[in-house]
Amino acid sequence: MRVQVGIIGGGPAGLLLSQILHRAGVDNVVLEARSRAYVLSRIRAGVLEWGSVEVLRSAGIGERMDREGHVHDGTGIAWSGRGRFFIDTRKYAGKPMMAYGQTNITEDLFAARDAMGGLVIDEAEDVTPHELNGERPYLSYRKHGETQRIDCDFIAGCDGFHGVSRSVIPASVLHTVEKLYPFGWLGVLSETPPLEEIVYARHARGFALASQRNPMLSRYYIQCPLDTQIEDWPDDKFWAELKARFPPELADRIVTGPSIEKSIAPLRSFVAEPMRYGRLFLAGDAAHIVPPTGAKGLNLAISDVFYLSRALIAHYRGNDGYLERYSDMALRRVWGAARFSWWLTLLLHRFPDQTEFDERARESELDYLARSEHAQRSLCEQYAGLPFED
Ligand code: FAS
Ligand code: PHB
Repeated sequence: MRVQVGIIGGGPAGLLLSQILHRAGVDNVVLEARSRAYVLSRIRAGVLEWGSVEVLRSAGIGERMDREGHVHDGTGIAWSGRGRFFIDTRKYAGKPMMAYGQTNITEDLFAARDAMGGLVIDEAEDVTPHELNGERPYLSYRKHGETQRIDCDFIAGCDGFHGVSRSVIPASVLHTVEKLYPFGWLGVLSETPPLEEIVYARHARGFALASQRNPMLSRYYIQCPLDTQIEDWPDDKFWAELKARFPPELADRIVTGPSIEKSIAPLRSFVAEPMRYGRLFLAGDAAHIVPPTGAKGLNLAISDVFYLSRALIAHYRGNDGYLERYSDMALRRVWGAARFSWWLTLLLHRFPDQTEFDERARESELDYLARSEHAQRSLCEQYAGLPFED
């Protein structure tokens, strides 16, 4: 087989890249290691920047999102002993946010790929990129015991944090920067009506988050120690701890019910540079991970794909400028989101080794945020997502 672009990974980054390239007449194939059912079983992100909404709409997969998604003006921050503070992105950044689950986006992308006859090969084993520094790179993989080869002009590494793409870049070329946090998030999905707005809670017992997927599907998280075991958290214990971290007027409005999904995600900040090696381009979690505090992970995957698809389409129209600039341009946005997510994680979480000074300084910063329109404007423009570079 020969295609112009071979894509490793059928998560949101790989599927969205495939969809945008196909609509622009750039033929491609997606090689996904897992089954479609497995990919769709993952419960992950839930909040989209308006720039991401516009990318999805222009890719032709906005119809269900616009019908079922929840447009909202920002996110609340509740912290013990004080009133609620609102990250009002519509007022201070001129843009709303969209609550629409990553699972739905992936379903919509699979449906769009099927409708266009896009080629997504799932359960592809041992996907391996070859000849990345030559003129004729190719992918090999195994399916049903047969080894296959796909010749391509370019390869997109959209295979997530544990994928193969990053590992084929020589250590002499690849530079990684990582920060691990001493806690994770224990997340629950329940078929219950969510709070009206998405609220982060900062509390002496730890961080908590109340979010949503639709009017009868709620998503909640509590900060938990890294060695937390799911089996130690039956539903009633989770609900009691979640409510204990919200101010009473909000806690009393949380509708509890049986969890239909429960999982623990560790928090890390990770950036791999450069995001290009010869004919290989990294996009999404293959190149970076941010703590979910700022709701940036999925949005960064979408912005990488916006930049990479624009660059590849321009190449086939005779202009290589964007390809040459892809890595630097994507990394400027990645580092902006990584810094913002790190800052908000420090502000809202309790650290095991924090001192009284740390605590008082954070309380003072939250008070400053609540008082200063300038501080709120800065927070909102970052939370809403900065404009894409031309
Ligand atoms: P993905 O990891 O989603 O997709 C990569 C795909 O590549 C997978 O389907 C995988 O099976 C496949 N793959 C891997 N290795 C392969 C190989 N060798 N060959 C072929 N295919 C291969 N972000 C937020 O904004 N908010 C959140 O609340 C949030 N919660 C998260 C919770 C968890 C547990 C995790 C892990 C991430 C969370 N994220 C969140 C971040 C998440 O949404 C990612 O940013 C998003 O999935 C990135 O999409 P992709 O880059 O496509 O990577
Ligand atoms: C979610 O709805 O899963 C969500 C919302 C906001 C975040 C992280 C996750 O910052």
